[in-house]
Amino acid sequence: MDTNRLSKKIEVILNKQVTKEAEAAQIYLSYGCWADSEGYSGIANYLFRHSQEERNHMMKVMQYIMERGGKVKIEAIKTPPSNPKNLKDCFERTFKHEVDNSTAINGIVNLAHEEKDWATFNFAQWFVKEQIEEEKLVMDLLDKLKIAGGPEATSESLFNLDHQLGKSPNEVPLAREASMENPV
Ligand code: OFO
Repeated sequence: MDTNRLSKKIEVILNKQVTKEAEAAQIYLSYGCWADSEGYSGIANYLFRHSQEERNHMMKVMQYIMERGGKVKIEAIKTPPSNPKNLKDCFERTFKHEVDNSTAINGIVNLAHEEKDWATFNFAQWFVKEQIEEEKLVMDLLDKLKIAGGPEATSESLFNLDHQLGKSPNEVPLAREASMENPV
């Protein structure tokens, strides 16, 4: 008896996402190593923690495929891109990467909607929300860098930024949690 509750197309797109999350983890890992080699140990810490989050995302998609009776295919992952030129380049590339991932998640949502696969549609909503957070996290990094002085940032402001990011949480409050008492 076939107990696979996923269509072929859905199984393929979800497996692609497993690989994508693993690649994202490697990208954050490589940028973290680059940051550390530049002396930004706080930013490295931040990026390493994020790499782990991406591995958790990979695990979530894997578990979902298995839970629905599908087959997980672990594929080879690409070598991460070359090292960033500077912090701005690092954060901008990270932002582009997250936007690209949001597009991939939207692809899953669109396909699930098209196929009326409401279980996958529902599962993918967690990732839709997560991508709002992930994009916001990186937007915040870009803002913080700008406030630190952008290209003219002094060593002192970069030192403070590095220190702050080393301790900053992995999550950000979202607009949906905002109230007049607690604006985000
Ligand atoms: Fe950076 O996000 Fe995974 O999905």
